[in-house]
This record gives sequence, C-alpha cells and structure tokens, in this order.
Amino acid sequence: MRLDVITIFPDYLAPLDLSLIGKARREGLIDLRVHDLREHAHDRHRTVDDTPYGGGAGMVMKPEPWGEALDELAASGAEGAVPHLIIPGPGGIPFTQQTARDLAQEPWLAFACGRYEGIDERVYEEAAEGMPVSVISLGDYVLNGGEVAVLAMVEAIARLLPGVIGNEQSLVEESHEDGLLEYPVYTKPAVWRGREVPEILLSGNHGAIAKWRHEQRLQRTAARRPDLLSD
Ligand code: JCK
Repeated sequence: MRLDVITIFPDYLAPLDLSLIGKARREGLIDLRVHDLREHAHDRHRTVDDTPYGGGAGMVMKPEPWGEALDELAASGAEGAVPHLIIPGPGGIPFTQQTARDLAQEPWLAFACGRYEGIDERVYEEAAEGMPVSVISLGDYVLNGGEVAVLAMVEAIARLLPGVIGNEQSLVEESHEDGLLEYPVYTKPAVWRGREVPEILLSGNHGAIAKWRHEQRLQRTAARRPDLLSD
C-alpha cells in the first residue's frame, strides 16, 4: 500500500519510522511518504494561513498550497491512478475499526493534515472532483491539527496489512469481533507483590478458561462500555 501524508510538521510523523510500522516500511510492505506543505507556499515567508472571511477567531489554511500539493500528488502515481484522500477533522465521520478495515483494502491513501481552524472549504470541493475524499474524525475531542489523528489512523490501517504484524494469530482473534471488550491478561510470575494470577488460568482446562474469559469480557463491557451492550 502507498500512503502519503501532507503536513506543515513533517517531524510529527517521525514515530512512523519506529516499531512494526517502521519495519514494514523498511521491508517495502508499505510505501509511506511525508510531504511538507510549505514547499508549495511560494511567497517570501512561505505562508500557509490567512484570516477567515466573515471574521472569527484564529486563522484558516490558504487554498493555493493545498491545490498545488494535491495536484502534484495525483500526478505522481500511475497513469489514471489517484489516492483516496483522507482529511482528518473534528467534524468528520467517526474513525472505527470498520473504517480501518475498509481503508486497508485501498491501494493508495493520502492524508491532508490541517492546522489552525482548518482548511479553506474550496480545497475539499476541488479535491473531490478528482479523487475520493473522506473527512474523518478520530473522536469527540479537539486536537490542534490532523497529525496525531493520522498517526493513529495509519497505525490502525497498516497493522491490518499482510505481513505487518508478526503474529497473524492476533488478527485472527480480533476478527472474531463480537463487540465486547477484551479479557484481562496475565504473565509470569504467578504471584507478584502478593497478587495471584486467577487460578483457572493455571488449570490447563481450556474449556473452563474460555468460559471465564467470556464472562470477564461481559463484566468489563457492562462496567466500562455499557453502550456496546444496548442491543
Ligand atoms: C484536524 C485543525 C484544529 C481546532 C474548531 C472544533 C468546535 C477546528 C480531530 N478528533 C479530532 N479532534 N480534532 C481533530 C482535528 C483538529 C484540527 C484539524 C483534525 C485541523 N484542527 C481545530 C478547533 C476547531 N472547533 C469543534 C469548533 C480545528 C481529527 N481527526
């Protein structure tokens, strides 16, 4: 999968060099390219923002650098190919595991990271004439820009790609998704600071362990996420 990220803070994406995503990049499983929007701002101060028409607080990202950056991006692929453009925004549709699964099927994704109060609306309109565009929110809280959302979305998507996670069994277990939270997990030592691992897990009785884990998941979901049990 090819992934492009356009941002005024390329260094914000540095964590994507690390861990399993970094390894997948080095192995060529994902082709992730980060671009500096300011390379498309051509005035002396490489300006990317301006005051909002109609007034109001803060600044808005100017359309021209975005237009040039997206034109160049679309022209960089194979003949006729365009990316699915994801624009993180607090007013987008919610990003869920299903969104990650859907986007993991795409050959080419691009992420446009806004800052300030967001991007001039005409950029969305024009981009949508040449490529699929989705405005997606990481969740119901306010961030300062799209970069942190892109880190989360890229990690959630990339780990679903073949070969990115070493332990394929982890994904197999996840795919048995039934909308419940996970059961608690334990490792050695069997007693730590006087706290014992639940005896059932040491019993070797796999049927009883599966039953206990399911009960734990139900209890946990009722306590922490009752909304998931409503139906
Ligand atoms: C992209 C700029 C900052 C801050 C205006 C918003 C009422 C607009 C996001 N889950 C998420 N939260 N925040 C973002 C996100 C924030 C961004 C940008 C994504 C670009 N900002 C900003 C405040 C406002 N208020 C609520 C008015 C933008 C995602 N994904």
